Amino acid sequence: MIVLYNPKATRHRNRRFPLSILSISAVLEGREDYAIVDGNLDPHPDETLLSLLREKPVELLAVTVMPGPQTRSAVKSCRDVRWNYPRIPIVWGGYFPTNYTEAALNAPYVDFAIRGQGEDTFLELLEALRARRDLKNIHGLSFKDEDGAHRHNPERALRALDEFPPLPYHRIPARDYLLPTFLGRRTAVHQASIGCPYRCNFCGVVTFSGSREKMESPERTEGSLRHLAGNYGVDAVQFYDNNFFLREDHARELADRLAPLNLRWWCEARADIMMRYSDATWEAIRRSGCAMIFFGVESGSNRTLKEMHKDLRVEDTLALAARIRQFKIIPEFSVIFGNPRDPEGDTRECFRFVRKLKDLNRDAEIVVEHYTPVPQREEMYGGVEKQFRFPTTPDEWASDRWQRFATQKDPFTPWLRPRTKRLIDDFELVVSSRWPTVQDIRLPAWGRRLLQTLSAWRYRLGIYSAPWELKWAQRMIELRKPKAESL
Ligand code: B12
Ligand code: SF4
Repeated sequence: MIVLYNPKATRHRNRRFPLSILSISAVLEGREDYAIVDGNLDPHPDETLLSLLREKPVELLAVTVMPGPQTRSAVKSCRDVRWNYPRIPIVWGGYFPTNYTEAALNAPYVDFAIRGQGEDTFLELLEALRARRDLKNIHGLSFKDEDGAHRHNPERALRALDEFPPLPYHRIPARDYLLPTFLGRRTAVHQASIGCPYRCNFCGVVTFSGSREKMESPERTEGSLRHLAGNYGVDAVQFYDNNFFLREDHARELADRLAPLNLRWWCEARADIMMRYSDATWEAIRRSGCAMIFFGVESGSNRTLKEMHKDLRVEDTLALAARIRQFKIIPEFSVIFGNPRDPEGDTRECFRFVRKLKDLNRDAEIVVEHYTPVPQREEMYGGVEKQFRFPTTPDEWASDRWQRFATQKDPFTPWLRPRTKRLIDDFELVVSSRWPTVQDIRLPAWGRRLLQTLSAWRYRLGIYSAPWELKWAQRMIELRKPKAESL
């Protein structure tokens, strides 16, 4: 038997379909004996894993690992498994082993690291373990040879998603993952493409896919969602694609196909691409149920955008903020604070930019990011290579200090002074109180009003420092929020 494991990455109430593991199950379905363990759903995943390994002969433990809390869960489980069952090979796949391959292989409990798109590499690894193939000939695989030296085989080219079988939702308790969100009562997640063709030098996706990308056909996306709506009553979807809209003809066809399904949905896109779409295409997207689009707009300075290799102009973002209003789609704008070359100046610039966006579109939601570098194939944004070093083992990544870094909330980067970091956090609190997000469906109406009233003078006067009253109000509201299960 093969065990596919999704270590806990998020709170139980935020669980979603474990898509990474489901994609690997899709190519095993009907040909291999396998089981899925999901730490986001199972309250005791380590015990479940150990009892599976005790009861059945397990050929391989396959783990998906994303930087952040998931790495911490993976470290703990894999350590336990290696200790109790030292002969069972362990393979890691996903963003962590792809972007931090050396660190992954430095762990005594990781034997193989699968980089990038994983389906074919995984099947070939199984053949190798069954002595029918040489490990050296598997593209996308890194491993330790007999002397313990790390071997990195050439990268694997991306394969079109339509060539893989559909996801076997029947192998998980699918209904348990469909939760209420601001989009609907039963929200599913879906990813209709892999990678991204852009080259932003702060982004882990470039490292992962080398500025390449493959999209699913609109027909296949429609088929998957029709299945979810018809069999599980799904009425809302979050698309996890890094760039849901790349080509207008594709977007138009997809929108027309989604419209009859009556779903409300969210996705990520680029402002420049969508500014080139005609009103008719925008209208079709709105009709198909699109409620919110996330745009990584990153900065209000064209110089910084250029330095980020973002290939985007501030003018496009501002024009989009105004234009999207007529289609009644909420934009979610993510801004990266703290350019290492001038963190203080950049922070002030970002404040002005956010205010401009809110002036153009009061419904716009703002996501504040602190610049947190990811290893790049070429130079990193801000030229920060020499200013710090990344951890060299998953155990180090699992430490509190690096967990704070990986989750991007408190990166402790040498160029961001604690005072500036505090000011950015205070600004975020003032903006998110002045306009509480519509995505928080647990926020009661009185709480919303309280936050808006308390923060109004601060936002108007541009006084962000030390918003103790807002921190107090948020804590008090949090204590009185309804439980997620009762929604
Ligand atoms: C869903 C998601 C989450 C969910 C995870 C839900 C879950 N897994 O249960 C949540 C919301 C919790 C999350 C959180 C975070 N995430 Co996240 N997340 C994503 C997202 C949007 C989709 C991932 C996904 O499921 N894709 C669908 C599957 C099919 O694709 P896939 O994972 O790439 O899988 C393929 C391959 O990677 C490989 N593979 C993957 N796993 C395995 C396992 C095996 C055994 C094998 C063989 C192959 C394999 O094969 C698969 C099929 O080809 C990606 C962006 C993206 N579009 O990829 C970001 C992304 C992975 N997240 C990212 C980050 C940074 C985070 C956070 C740290 C952010 C934060 N500020 O807090 C947190 C912390 C993570 C944590 N809690 O541990 C970054 C990682 C970048 C990097 N540094 O490497 C990404 C790329 C977003 C981005 N653009 O920067 N995330
Ligand atoms: S930031 Fe967005 S557009 Fe840029 S490479 Fe990453 S996913 Fe692509």
